[in-house]
Amino acid sequence: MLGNTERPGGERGARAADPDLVRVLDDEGRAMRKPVLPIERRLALYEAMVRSRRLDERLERVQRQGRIGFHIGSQGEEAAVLGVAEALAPEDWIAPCYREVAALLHRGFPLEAHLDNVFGNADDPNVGRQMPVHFASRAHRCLSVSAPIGTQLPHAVGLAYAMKLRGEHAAVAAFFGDGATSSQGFHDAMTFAGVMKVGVAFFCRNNGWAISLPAHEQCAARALADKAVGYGIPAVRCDGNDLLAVFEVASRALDTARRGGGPTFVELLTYRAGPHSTSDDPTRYRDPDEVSRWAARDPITRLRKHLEREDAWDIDREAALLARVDAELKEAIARAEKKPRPSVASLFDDVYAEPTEALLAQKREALALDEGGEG
Ligand SMILES: Cc1ncc(C[n+]2csc(CCOP(=O)(O)OP(=O)(O)O)c2C)c(N)n1
Ligand SMILES: [Mg+2]
Repeated sequence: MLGNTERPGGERGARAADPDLVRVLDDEGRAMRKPVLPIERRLALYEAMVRSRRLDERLERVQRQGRIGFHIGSQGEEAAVLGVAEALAPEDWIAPCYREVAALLHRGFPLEAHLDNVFGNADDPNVGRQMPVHFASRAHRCLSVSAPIGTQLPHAVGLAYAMKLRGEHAAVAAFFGDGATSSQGFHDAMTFAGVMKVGVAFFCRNNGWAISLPAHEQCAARALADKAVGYGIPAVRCDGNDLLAVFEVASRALDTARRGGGPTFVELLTYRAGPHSTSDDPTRYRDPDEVSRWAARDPITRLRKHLEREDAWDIDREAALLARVDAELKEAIARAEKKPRPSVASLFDDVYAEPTEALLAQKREALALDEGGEG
């Protein structure tokens, strides 16, 4: 049974008895109706979810060993991220929060480029100027991670509005957490999107926590989806640990956005299984029973059980997948770690189109210190 203190975050919302909740798989991985996603894609997505989990686990250890400064993962939220990623069309954009790197990798962003950012090396696409796991790729139509909470949401609606003005038929998938629904950016973006009917699908990963603040202490609404009503935006609540349900709900929301039907708010009920980031210790504020209840609803285990029921997966395939993924990650991490750091001179690039005298003087000073071994 669930404690009555667990309102209205992920805990209450993801109960099977909740009539509002879109689900395809039950907790044991039984399909309650025929899934839309074909079996080969279910298998590919299962592999992507496992890869994402193993990457997070490995990078958390690498951070603890002092080899990187910071890591932020998406353990427990893989279905919420990858179910949406699978529903995206190539021309759609992603306006990410910070837990959606698996969506970018799913689009073909190289793992190596991601790890170059994580290590902040000379090949880092962000030239060492962002924190680790602050990814971006114009080529893959993914905006830069915008660390101040909720600030990606006005960017997302601005982008969608620009596409509307240009007559382009693509959607923007905006990701954010439960905590972000209390931000100014959320209010601005939802107001604008509702009035201007722009093609954004708002994917709220309600993982129950905003660092140490539980969702029910942040918001007194029955469900975060109820917030959308006030903005005139249709809302759907979906079991965010059910990959097949997330895919179906996301496909509809993105399709509506692409066809000029305006925004949808999707509340994905899930759980942040790990720490907020490597700078956090959730054992100081979280009930271990809550963590174990959610472990029993893990999105990866659920999909694996489903695939086993379909005779599409077994213990040998699992072992082969883990061996393949672990070898890939180990090798890619070793490569990124060996690369040189960005040069000191690169610190002064991209500050002004024409560098000022003062900046050039600082650059000379920094280079002299660097040569002297003090840089
Ligand atoms: C404006 C602002 N305030 C505070 C922070 C510090 N901060 C980083 S993440 C976070 C919690 C966000 O929670 P939520 O939106 O639920 O996303 P989650 O981390 O759970 O995915 C906070 C308060 C910040 N980055 N920006
Ligand atoms: Mg949260």
